[in-house]
Amino acid sequence: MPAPATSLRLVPAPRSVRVGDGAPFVVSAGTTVTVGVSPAEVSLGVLAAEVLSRATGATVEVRYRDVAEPTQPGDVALRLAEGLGAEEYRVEVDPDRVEVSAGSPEGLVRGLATLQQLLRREDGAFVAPPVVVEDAPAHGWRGLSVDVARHFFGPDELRVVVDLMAAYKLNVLHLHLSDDQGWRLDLPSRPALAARSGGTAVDGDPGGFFTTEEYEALVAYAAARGVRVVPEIDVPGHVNAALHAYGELTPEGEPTEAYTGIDVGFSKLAADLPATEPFLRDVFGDVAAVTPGEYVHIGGDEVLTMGHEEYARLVAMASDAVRSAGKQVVGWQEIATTPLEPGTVVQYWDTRMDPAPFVAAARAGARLLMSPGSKAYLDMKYDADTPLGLEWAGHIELRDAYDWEPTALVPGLPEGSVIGVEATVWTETLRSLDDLMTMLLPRLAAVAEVAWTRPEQRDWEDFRARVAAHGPRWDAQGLAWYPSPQVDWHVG
Ligand code: TNX
Repeated sequence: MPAPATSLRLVPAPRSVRVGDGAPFVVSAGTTVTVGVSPAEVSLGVLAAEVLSRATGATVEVRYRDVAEPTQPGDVALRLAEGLGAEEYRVEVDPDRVEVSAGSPEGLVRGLATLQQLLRREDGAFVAPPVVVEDAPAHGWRGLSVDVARHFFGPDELRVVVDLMAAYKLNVLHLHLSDDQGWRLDLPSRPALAARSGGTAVDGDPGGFFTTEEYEALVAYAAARGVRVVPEIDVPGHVNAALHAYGELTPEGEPTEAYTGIDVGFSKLAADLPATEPFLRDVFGDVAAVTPGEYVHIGGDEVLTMGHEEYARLVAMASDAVRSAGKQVVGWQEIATTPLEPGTVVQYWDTRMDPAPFVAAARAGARLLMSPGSKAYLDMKYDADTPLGLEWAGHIELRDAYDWEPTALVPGLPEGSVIGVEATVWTETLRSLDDLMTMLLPRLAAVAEVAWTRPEQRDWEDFRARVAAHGPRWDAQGLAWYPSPQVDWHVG
């Protein structure tokens, strides 16, 4: 068990920690981030200086250097090193310098997150204890899905979410960009989507949408923090916002009314309408064009009023549109009931549903992403008294979000088929950043550890002791959070 990590309060728990017995490194006016001159390193250097300055109040400068140049006292050196795997990193803190090394820019960002957590206030200064941390993730896909369709969360709010994700080493921001209640991304080929359906939200609350420029800027902001954005356009159900914008998508040829309730499963595309396939090609083509990452999510969930044959045709149409735009397909669990190309990513969510088709899809070569409703749905209430959130998957206290193993959750999955873990937060009841954060924290830290740390190194008692120190950090950052009674927050 990682006893040294306990005292350092690192979340997620790293693979290996060796605490030294020398003096700590003190962040001071002489502290300088040093980094190489490739574009990725330059951007990382700026990020590192910003992180250290923000954490400590000192003005930390950046110096660009030759790879061969040795480090000097006071340096926080970021190094791209050979021989380390994707996202693997090493942080070495000595009394007079810090070295963060990794095989890729993403690995350096992970190391930086660890360094940020190592910093603490001691006698009026910010210090990091002498330590060597060697670390790498258990899973390559560690995500958070945010529903910006039921209620809109814009660029500024999502930047706060991205910062939080990076702090816990999450690397995929999945954005649920369309649903019955609203359409949140302006697309050049279909301008009425945002123009007519961008302004609505649940309960008649204000809507909103991303312009292409705002969206691309968010994607770049996330990329600089090692987070890639996976956009979701939910089809063939959850499409009232599309039907409200384009009447040609309905059998009557007339647009539907706007919808601001929270029922699911009633709206649908129609496979036989001539407008449907061009719509899917245009929409997924435009979405792929603003997506530097490899994945686009087609939704596919909860189509409760359509025959299976039509459903399968529409899933195939959407998947073809994504693939012909050069991207790989991600879809919710229900798509496992249709023929899939090998390599398709299938996202498990509904713990009430028979998992047999999901297991069969994995055996046929699908890759699996685990978002079990009863563990990872962070819009579920903590307990019966939680004012926000839903309850269909039960209550999820902190320990429920922590105590589970993604590869063992569904029996019969082939070895290696699980590629990762994703938390979700649906926003039927969440209107503000404070609402969102209250549901995410502290549970997002728990799911992040499930995704990052190998099961043999995970331990609830140890996690509870470590996460206690994070409450004051969330307070210092102005983030709302739920003080779960399962943690002694005052001890942290
Ligand atoms: C199920 S998860 C849904 C969403 C709801 C969510 C509420 C999924 C694929 N579909 O449409 O917002 O439950 O928890």
